[in-house]
Amino acid sequence: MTVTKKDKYTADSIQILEGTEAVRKRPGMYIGDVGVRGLHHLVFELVDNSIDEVMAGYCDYIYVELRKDGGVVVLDNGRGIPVDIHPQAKKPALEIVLTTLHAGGKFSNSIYKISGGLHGVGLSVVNALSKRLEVEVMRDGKVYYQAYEKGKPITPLTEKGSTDKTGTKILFYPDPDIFETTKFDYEIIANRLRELAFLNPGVTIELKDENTGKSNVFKYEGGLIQFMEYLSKGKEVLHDPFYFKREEENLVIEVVLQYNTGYDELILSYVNNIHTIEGGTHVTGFRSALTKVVNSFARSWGLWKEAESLSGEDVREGLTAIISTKVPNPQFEGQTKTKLGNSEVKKFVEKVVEEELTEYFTKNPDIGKLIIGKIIEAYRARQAARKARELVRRKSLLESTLLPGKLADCSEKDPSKCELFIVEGESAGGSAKQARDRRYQAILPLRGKILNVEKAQHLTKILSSEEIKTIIASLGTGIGQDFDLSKLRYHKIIIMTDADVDGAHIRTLLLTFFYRHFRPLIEGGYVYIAQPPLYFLRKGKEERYAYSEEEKEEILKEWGYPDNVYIQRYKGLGEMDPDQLRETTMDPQKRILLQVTIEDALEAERLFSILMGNNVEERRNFIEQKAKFVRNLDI
Ligand code: 0RA
Repeated sequence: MTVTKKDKYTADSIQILEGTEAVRKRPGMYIGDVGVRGLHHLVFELVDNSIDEVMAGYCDYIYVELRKDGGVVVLDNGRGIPVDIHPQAKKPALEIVLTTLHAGGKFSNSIYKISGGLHGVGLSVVNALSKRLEVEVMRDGKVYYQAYEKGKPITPLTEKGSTDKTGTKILFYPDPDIFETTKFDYEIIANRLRELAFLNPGVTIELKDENTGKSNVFKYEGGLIQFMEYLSKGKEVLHDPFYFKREEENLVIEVVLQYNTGYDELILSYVNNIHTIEGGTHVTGFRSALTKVVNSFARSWGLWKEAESLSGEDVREGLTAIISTKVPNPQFEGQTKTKLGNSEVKKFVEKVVEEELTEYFTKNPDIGKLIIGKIIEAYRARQAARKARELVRRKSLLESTLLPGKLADCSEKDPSKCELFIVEGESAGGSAKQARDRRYQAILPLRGKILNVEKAQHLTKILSSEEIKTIIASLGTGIGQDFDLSKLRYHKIIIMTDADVDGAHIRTLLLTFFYRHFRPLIEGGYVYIAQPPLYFLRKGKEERYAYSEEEKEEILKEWGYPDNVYIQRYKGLGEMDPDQLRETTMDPQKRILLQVTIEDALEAERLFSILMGNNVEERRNFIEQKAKFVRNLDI
């Protein structure tokens, strides 16, 4: 698709200009941010539109391509965006959809069309934030084409051939004037497409990266049941997944659940294919029905006789569940607009889950008893942990003002200015102490490998590890039910490990520990990973550091591959002298920190299970890769 700019086509509607300008002026209002997340939102917006066609029953194939020239293609075999002239606007419907804010919904006949939040903002937003966008529609035996720049048409809608196919193809180039980065991350896109393929069984979603040759085809006839199998990989499960789907008065609910021998709760919830990270009424309805049915069967089977009921927390220990609902006019609330607010959904989900689960337990008493037995164990363990915690709390009242001896604290007391470096090994710890700015940088050296938290999750055991106790005391927040974020002593907690396999392992253990027991620290963006350089290069008087193999190659190329070059590969932090460590890794003016975020709680959870679970092969594969949930932050 190429077109020359000679026949420049100017839009004459003020409304169109306003729409485009508003989006370009305040992109954050429409796509959340202009960083990595916002950039990927553009692709997801296009794919969501194609998924609407899938849900309406007219489309079963979506193709996404990351092109070498930085463009992204999203193609589907749906009906094609209508091209007929809109009587009032006197313009093709296609052009209105691509240039008018919130025009998308009016042209869609999907009752589950998303509105509100960051979803369903429409093609016009993607268009406005693209330096160039080309659309091809196949409809009524013809191929139509139009090109845009920064949201404005630069060609009229033209017929450019005939076809027996139908569908929509959009190629866009994100505008570098808007986005901090225009480089797409294959894994981020693959994760969302995989999720969409699980949620819409039968659709084929293909992803190809022309830059790396990577590709995936996602197609899951088994839908949510296959999604569950994917999540349960590496976990020891108690039974086959329990699945049901119901539809009443335009509300659709689909649930799959499975218990495993672990201690974690993972409930993934969706509304009209949107991942509701903050849950909402569908999740509340599910939880309350589950707790009710479990308690009722526990008593009627004579397994539970105490006055106190089994709590929701106990009931969900070791539970993985996926709840997918379809809701007309969903209301999204909460900080990230991913919490469902519709109250009718709670009643509906609660009723249906209660009925279905009752039938399941009645027909499968052996499984029911196995599950309830595990829940009762969870109850007992929680009681024991409570007692242990009270003991620790009483003890720590005496110790609470005493910081661990290994901690080299900083002098500044304002947590927002303070940084804690958790450093692998005593020798690196020593260098870090010399390299730091002692006013606001504290150093905590760790010896050996810390506890593998996945395998010993109950608080009682975790609290008995010396290394863990040291970390908890340094953070100042307390743990478990005592956790208090406002007591956090450092607003940057920086994990600094060697750039080798052992370092990767320790980093993973620490991240797992934070993920499991200090999740608010990750969610709040307090946890970072330091990036020490991999190489030191010198040519004559010029000295450079390289943080990756590619960067080393780039520097050598820049220098024209000279003979008189000195290259040192750093195997550990200990090989750098304090000045080098400060300059490359610790000085806020020069260092690179990666902020640890849970962009995708789903993927993070699964990765942690793979990492720490029983599957040695997958764990090794992962450790050799870079942590995917880590995103670039301040340079
Ligand atoms: C409005 C109406 C119709 C289809 C679409 C929109 C549509 C939009 C997109 C966006 C990406 N792919 C799409 N495919 C279809 C249906 C019009 C009709 O009745 O044929």
